[in-house]
Amino acid sequence: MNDKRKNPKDQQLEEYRVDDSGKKLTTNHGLKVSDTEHSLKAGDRGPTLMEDFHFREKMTHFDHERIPERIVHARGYGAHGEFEVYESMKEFTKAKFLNDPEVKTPVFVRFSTVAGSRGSGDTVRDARGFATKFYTEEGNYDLVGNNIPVFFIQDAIKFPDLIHAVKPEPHNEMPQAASAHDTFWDFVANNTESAHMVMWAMSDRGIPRSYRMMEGFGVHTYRFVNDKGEAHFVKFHWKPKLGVHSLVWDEAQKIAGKDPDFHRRDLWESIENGDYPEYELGVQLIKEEDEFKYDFDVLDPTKLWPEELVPVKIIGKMTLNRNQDNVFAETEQVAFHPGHVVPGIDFTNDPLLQGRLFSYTDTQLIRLGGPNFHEIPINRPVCPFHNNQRDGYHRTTVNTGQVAYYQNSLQNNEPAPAAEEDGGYVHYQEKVDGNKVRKRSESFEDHYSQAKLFWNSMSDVEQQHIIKAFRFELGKVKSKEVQQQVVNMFSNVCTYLAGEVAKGIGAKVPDHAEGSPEERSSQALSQMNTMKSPATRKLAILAMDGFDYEAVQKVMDTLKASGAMPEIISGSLGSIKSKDGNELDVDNTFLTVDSVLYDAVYVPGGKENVEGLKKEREAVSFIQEAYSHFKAVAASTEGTELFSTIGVDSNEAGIITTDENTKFDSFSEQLLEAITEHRHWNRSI
Ligand code: HDE
Repeated sequence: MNDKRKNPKDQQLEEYRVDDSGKKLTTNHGLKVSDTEHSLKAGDRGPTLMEDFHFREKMTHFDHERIPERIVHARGYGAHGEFEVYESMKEFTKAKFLNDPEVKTPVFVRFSTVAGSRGSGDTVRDARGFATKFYTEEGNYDLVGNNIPVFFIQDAIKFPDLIHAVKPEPHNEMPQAASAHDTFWDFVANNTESAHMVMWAMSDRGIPRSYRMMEGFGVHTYRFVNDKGEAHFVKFHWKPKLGVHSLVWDEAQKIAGKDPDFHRRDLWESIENGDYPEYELGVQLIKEEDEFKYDFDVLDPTKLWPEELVPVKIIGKMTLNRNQDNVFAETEQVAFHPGHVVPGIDFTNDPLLQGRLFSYTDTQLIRLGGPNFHEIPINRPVCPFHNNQRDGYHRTTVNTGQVAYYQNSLQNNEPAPAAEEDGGYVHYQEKVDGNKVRKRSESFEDHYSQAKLFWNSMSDVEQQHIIKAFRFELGKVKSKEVQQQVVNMFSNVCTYLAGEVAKGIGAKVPDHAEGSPEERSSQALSQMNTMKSPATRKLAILAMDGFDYEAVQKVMDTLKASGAMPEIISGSLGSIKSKDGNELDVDNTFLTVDSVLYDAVYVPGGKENVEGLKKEREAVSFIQEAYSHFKAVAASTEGTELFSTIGVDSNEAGIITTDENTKFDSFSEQLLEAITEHRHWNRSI
């Protein structure tokens, strides 16, 4: 057993793992089976007999092996890891896993899209789920967040309406995993509180490059409570160590066809390769007495806390270091719930959060088939659990003893509730006082200021992407009225944005805007200010027989030393021979992969190589497409000649070329820098 297999959660899972290799086939009841390819028949051409218990068991199990997919976040992918806090957060919370830097808490994370079915593509435009289960010594704590810090609606009772609107339309079940249709935009136009999140969803945040390169947010305001009973409002952030990076829309759509598993493959392969994804945990804290100090309501889930006003304090790190053993057993059966808390973490009256506290257990009862889903291995806490709950479908615990009630004297009142000092969970004693009303607070009424803040914070390129995303989505909407309503609504965010969208979809340019002007911007919201790293970036080296071996080796060495991942792509699998007779193994062919699956392209020299590439139509379009997706594109010596013939302008940003092999060191370094940059937006294409 290696190191990452030694944490308490893993030891617990080990008890449930079964390795079937080298074993004889049996029925579920342990009887050895002599034949599993022929049903029992009355004569070899006769009918199958009822007596065939093996046939019946095999077929019945198969007939029942699907469970309902999640109503939202159906498509997801999980990984195991560990969390450690950097320094004790005792001052703010008594949560033990946040108090001791020595403690490594096992975690299971599930990333997901929201709208699509379980078999839909990974790279669709959508919010991404980022749900983390911390297996702490005080019980499971679930941080069930998204990669967007705000939500579409302010009250949970509207969630069924929102989801009915975004899911495929009921009469024809189209479109799959897409918000680009009438009912979604009709909902938006009639629920203006969605403006802020819609801006995020239309931005590059809606199409992440990788689960390893996106932020996570708890969205709601929670409470930290320390051992003196003092509380702070808290918002949670996950910050990826690789920075926040996105695809371009054309690329995202193509990947959905070329490799619908793009994000799960990326996560799986990184962990298999030992490139463990890392995210730092950050918290924003507001003192209880400062609740009303801001121009937004801290309970409103359509508002973020600008980092310039409330800085993010980085408090720990999560590392995902082990792939799951079985997707159904773990990713599919894991049951998250924002109500799974530990002492020191508490709720607020955010009406979206309050409703979620009901919905998750409710949905799991149907999805996982009864009230014992906490006994499924992936859901079991690593600390013991004891109570008087009994029976129900799929109960596996064998509770011994006569007593299953409280209070009792036959068993001295055990299991007994724990006092607060002994870790008993005591809800924060917030004073609440009010009339029963079906209303929303007036302090939730401002729907546009932060949508404007977001827009103002975008670079020019990011703004253009948002305009194009609106044009695409609304371009797919059939109702002219809905299109116009949406354009009118977003003129309240920015008249330029609304005007550009209107032009693209043939709507009227609105002449007025509501709401107060918002001049502020926030650096933290633009991806242009993110961290950059070449680690795990994939370079496609397009090469045929006769390539320049020395050049390829140099580039591969430089890239590998920085954690980037070069691959040889050629016309067929096997190996290719360089002009001086050296051989290299081919990783993929122009048929099996595509430029959209790589971060950069390099064409080495060698006359015969370049002639060969020219004849491969897919090789040429590989380069052209990488160029049009703003990626680093490089060529050396004879390779550079190819560029001018296929419309790649060597003077553009991120195009790296060299004529001489003697300058190779600096060429490789420049290429590495260009890859690290992620995309070269100021290309005139
Ligand atoms: Fe969820 N959400 N949600 N949600 N949500 C579910 O629970 C719900 C909301 C989020 O990987 C469901 O077990 C309501 C916000 C994630 O297993 C369901 C409301 C945020 C996941 C449910 C919200 C989320 C879910 C479906 C409005 C970001 C996937 C299956 C009040 C903070 C977890 C399930 C996983 C899943 C209800 C809003 C995140 C139906 C009623 C806001 C990441 O219970």
